[in-house]
This record gives sequence, C-alpha cells and structure tokens, in this order.
Amino acid sequence: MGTVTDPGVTSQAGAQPAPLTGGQVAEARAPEMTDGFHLVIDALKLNGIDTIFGLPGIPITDLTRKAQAAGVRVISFRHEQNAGYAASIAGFMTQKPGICLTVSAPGFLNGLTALANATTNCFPMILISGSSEREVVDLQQGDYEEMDQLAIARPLAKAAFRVLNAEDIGVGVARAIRAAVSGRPGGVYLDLPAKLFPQTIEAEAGKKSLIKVVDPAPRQIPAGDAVQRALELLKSSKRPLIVLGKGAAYAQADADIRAFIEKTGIPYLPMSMAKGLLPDTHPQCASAARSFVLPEADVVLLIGARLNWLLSHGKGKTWGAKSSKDWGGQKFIQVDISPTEADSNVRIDAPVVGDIGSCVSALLAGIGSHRAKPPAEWLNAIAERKAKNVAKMAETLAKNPSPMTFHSALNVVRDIVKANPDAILVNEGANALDFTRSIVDMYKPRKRLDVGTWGVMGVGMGYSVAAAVVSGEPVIAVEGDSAFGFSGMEVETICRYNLPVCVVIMNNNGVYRGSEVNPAGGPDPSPLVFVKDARYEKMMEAFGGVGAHVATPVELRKAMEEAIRSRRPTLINALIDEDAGTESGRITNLNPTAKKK
Ligand code: ADP
Ligand code: TZD
Ligand code: MG
Repeated sequence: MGTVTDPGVTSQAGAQPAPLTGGQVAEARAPEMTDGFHLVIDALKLNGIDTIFGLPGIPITDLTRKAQAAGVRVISFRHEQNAGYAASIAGFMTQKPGICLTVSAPGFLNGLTALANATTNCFPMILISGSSEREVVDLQQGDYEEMDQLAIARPLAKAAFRVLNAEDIGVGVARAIRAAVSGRPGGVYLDLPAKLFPQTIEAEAGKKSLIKVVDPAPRQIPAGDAVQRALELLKSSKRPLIVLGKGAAYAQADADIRAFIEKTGIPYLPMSMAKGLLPDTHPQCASAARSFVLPEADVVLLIGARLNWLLSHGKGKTWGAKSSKDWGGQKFIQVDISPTEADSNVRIDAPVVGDIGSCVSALLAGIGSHRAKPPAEWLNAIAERKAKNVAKMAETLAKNPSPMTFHSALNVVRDIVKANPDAILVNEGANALDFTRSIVDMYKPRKRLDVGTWGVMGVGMGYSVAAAVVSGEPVIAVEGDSAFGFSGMEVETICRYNLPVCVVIMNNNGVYRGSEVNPAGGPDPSPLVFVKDARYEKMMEAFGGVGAHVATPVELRKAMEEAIRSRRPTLINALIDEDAGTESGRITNLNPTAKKK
C-alpha cells in the first residue's frame, strides 16, 4: 500500500537516509498515493481559491478538515443557504468563483437557492455538494440522503458537472471555474459523489491531472463598427443618460468608467449595487432626479444593466410613455457581455457586446479628446430637479420625530458611511431597503451589497460574513426586522470568527409595518407582524458580541460609532415607528390586491 500525502507534510526523500528495515524498503518502493479529498483541495488551491464557505457532514466532513489543514480558509455556517449567499457575493467582489460546500440532498437543496440567486444576478459561484451512491440513487433504492442532485441543479445553474473518477477532478474543477467566470458569470454546480473522495491514485498522476486554468475570463473585445455605431448615436443625442448596473461594478473597470463619464459630461444613474462606482455625490450623478431623467432622456447608454423589472423593462410610464406597455421613444445603447441580452424588452439600437473593461476602453478611445458636453439645457434641468429634491430630503432628514422613523435613523447611517467610505453596506428589507438605498450615499465601488435582481430576503448575514472575510473592512448591515430573521442565526458565525460586522435592525415590528391587526379579530396576530419590541440585540449578546437597544438617533450614532471603532460583532436594535413603512416599500405597484373588498 502506498501512503497518502497530507498537505503541508514535505517529503523527506532528499534527506540523508537512515538504514531501512524490511517493511520500510517495501514502503519506499511503493509509489506515493493521493486521493479524491486531496485532489479537490489541490485543484482549488492551484486555481487561487483560498476560501470555502460551507457546512460539514457526510460525505464532506473530511474535506472541510483537510482543506483547513491545507491552509484554505473554511468558513462554517449554521445553514447552507447563508454559506451559499456568502460564496456568491465573494464571487461578485473578487471575480473569482465563490465556493459553497454542502452535504447531499437537504444540504444541497439548502444551498441551491443561493446558487439560483447567483445565476440570476450574474455572480460567479460554484456549489460543490457531496452526493450519495449513484447506483443506489439511480435505482431509487433509498440511500442515505438520496437525490438526483445533478438533474435538479441543472436548470438553476449556468452549468452543472459531476466527477466520478479521481483522475477527472482536475478537469471537473477547471470546467466549473471557466463556466462560472467566463462570459456572463453565473452559478455552477459540481457534484462529487461520496465514493470519489477516498479513491486513490498515484500522487504523480494526480498532480499531472490537475489544471491551472489559463485566462479563466478571457477579455471579449467589442467589434469596431459596434463601438462606432454607439458613439454616433450618443453624439446625436440632446438628452443623453448613462445607466450603470452591477455588471459595471463587477467588471472592475472603475477608472475607465469614471473617465468616460467625466469626459463626455453625460449624467448617469447608478443601479443599486453600482452605487459608489463613482461617488454618489458626484455632480453628474442623477439619482436625485431619477423620475425626471428616465422619461426625458432621448438616448440611454446601459453599461452592465439589464432592462428588467428594475428598469420597468425600458418602457411604460417610467420612461415617459402613455401606458405601461408602450415604448417611451428612447434609443438604447447596451454594453453587455451577453449577446442575447439585447432586444429582450425593447429594441436596442446599438448593442456593444464584450466585456465592460474592453468596451468602455474602446468607447473612451473613440470619443477622442474633443468631445462636446451635452446641451446645457439638459444639464441645467437635471441640476434644478436635483437641487429641489435634495433640499426636500435634507428637510425630512433633519427632523427628529419620536418614535424614530426610517429617515431619522438612516440620517445617522448616512453620516457613518460617509465617515467610513471603506465600510461595506449590506442591505435588505422592504422599507429598510428602499429608504437606505435612496438616503445613504456610497463613495467607493462594490461597497453596497443588497437583495439584487430577485429582491430576495435572507442574503443579509451571508453577505456580511463574506464581505468581512473577503475585504477585512468593517461591514454595516442595515436589515429590516423581517429580512434579518431569514439568516439571523448566523450572528453566531459572525461572533465565532470575530468579524467586524455591525448589524442595524430597523425594527418596526413586522413586514412593512408593525401595526397590522388580524382582520378576523381572533387571537392570532396578523401574518405581517412579529412579537412587539423583540430584543434582537440579545441574540448577539448570547454569543459574546455587543448588543444595543436604541430609540433615538443620538443613541444609534453612539452605538454605530463604537461598533466601527471596536470592530466587535455588534447588533443594534433600532426602534422604528411601526406605522412609518409602506406596503412593499417602493414596489407597491407590483403587489396584486383583491378586487373584491
Ligand atoms: P442591475 O441589477 O444592477 O441593473 P443586472 O444584473 O440587471 O444589473 O445586469 C448586469 C449585466 O451585466 C448582465 O446583463 C451581465 O451579462 C452583464 N455583465 C456582467 N459582468 C460583465 C462583464 N464583465 N462585462 C460585460 N457585461 C457584464
Ligand atoms: N421571501 C423571500 C425569500 N424574499 C422576499 N422578497 C419575500 C419573502 C417577500 N418580502 C419582501 O419582498 S420584503 C419582506 C418580505 C417578507 C420583508 C419586509 O419586512 P422588513 O422590512 O421588516 O424586512 P420593512 O422595513 O419592515 O419594510
Ligand atoms: Mg420591518
């Protein structure tokens, strides 16, 4: 029998040999062996993957142990969904696929929501799940945690692979990495059956079977005529607008994007997770005049933003059309890596297909140095709206009502983020989300992480853990009290790894509002409300972190400043007027209500 090399144990083959015993002679002649566990870890490490987010159990317990022993950071969660969200946002932040590791069937399913969410949001992620014995699963003979995971993952993932033989681990991991990060990024499923892990092969052959992926996300250069077409359309515009999406944030082409915007002088609108790509306080930022610029613009340049529901599908009243299905008359230029994105909702007059870095640099080169600014009439009209709306908001923010409102609380968060521009802001909820997005300015790229394309609740603590682990920067998580509940148990994870996360719960006692009553008048509370004045901060205290219960902006400021200063895990339970919110926040219009009263 050969010996399996353990990572970190260097071979002593070159050292002065002591005389060998009979048994040792046989041992020395036998080839060194490796196994599936080590090959998976070696393949990941070879490709620069240094962190795994997961939850141990059969058949991957030893994988988590051995990965940690091999110097991979293994962040262990209390629920796989949160590990999955962590992996996906690590992918967004780093352009490397975030790895989530789960056990079979139920663990796999728990991770799957996050995988689907990653695919939907174009985040690169690999969900690696152990799976049960193929022969038993395929005959449906009732194995431990039996499930045909590959088939279930396939429609929710950008790609899905299974590895049956140890010598194929290198190829499997390489394919998963390429699929996750090349082209439009997305979630990839990698199925590793239990039997794979203890399979042994010769170490030398194993080493040779691994692939260090060369150029995993190749640049995609846009065609010259596509760039020209776009520039000409932009030149013809009297009221141009640029919309930056999270694809632009992901692309890490920050300097060129800023240069293009500043050189052209075109006003821009950042989508939620593109906030901070240029500081929200930039003079060309049109966020405070959103409802003016969308209907009024004549040519719109989309950079890494889809015309999905978040942009009202590029048509309807938001865009100045008469009715919800009509086109508003805008011409669109769309910069995107996916050639099939164009025309998905309205006509795209100038698609520019390529990676955002290459596209923006080609556009920048194309405008040359003498570019005329947009007509003053357009810029002045925007500036006027902005000034009016900013003044109105400042007035609201300056108020100090009792009980505290979203506005008076978020005025504090706004100041804290301004003073700590490197901190990462995680944000979920309905009102807690919408008000934070519009009130809290961001100053640096990829600092705002939120519910994304699905508007999904539950990303909060997973994103917070990953953001802290990946960046080392303090994290501020502004959470609706409902939103927090989806991943609240991970405060233990935050304490266990001693992460600089400050959770601020906007506690209005329920979903949207805490004042709903049971319409039937029975003893059950309304489906929309929670225990009144719940003491969420005690959850953090239970695991050794800091809890604070605050009812005024002054108390909130003090608690947040202390959290940032100390970098200790902190949960601030901020009491918000339970009547302050609106149904579904800003998307009330998407909510079907009964015709029959
Ligand atoms: P938002 O929600 O911020 O509007 P979306 O998620 O709708 O943004 O759009 C992101 C878009 O960015 C997707 O269509 C995706 O194909 C594109 N994208 C992501 N990464 C890149 C990249 N590196 N280069 C070009 N396009 C990209
Ligand atoms: N489940 C999932 C996974 N995602 C969702 N978006 C919802 C349910 C529905 N939902 C929203 O869209 S927002 C929200 C739910 C349950 C919670 C709103 O309550 P909150 O925020 O306390 O988090 P506010 O500040 O009270 O509005
Ligand atoms: Mg709430």
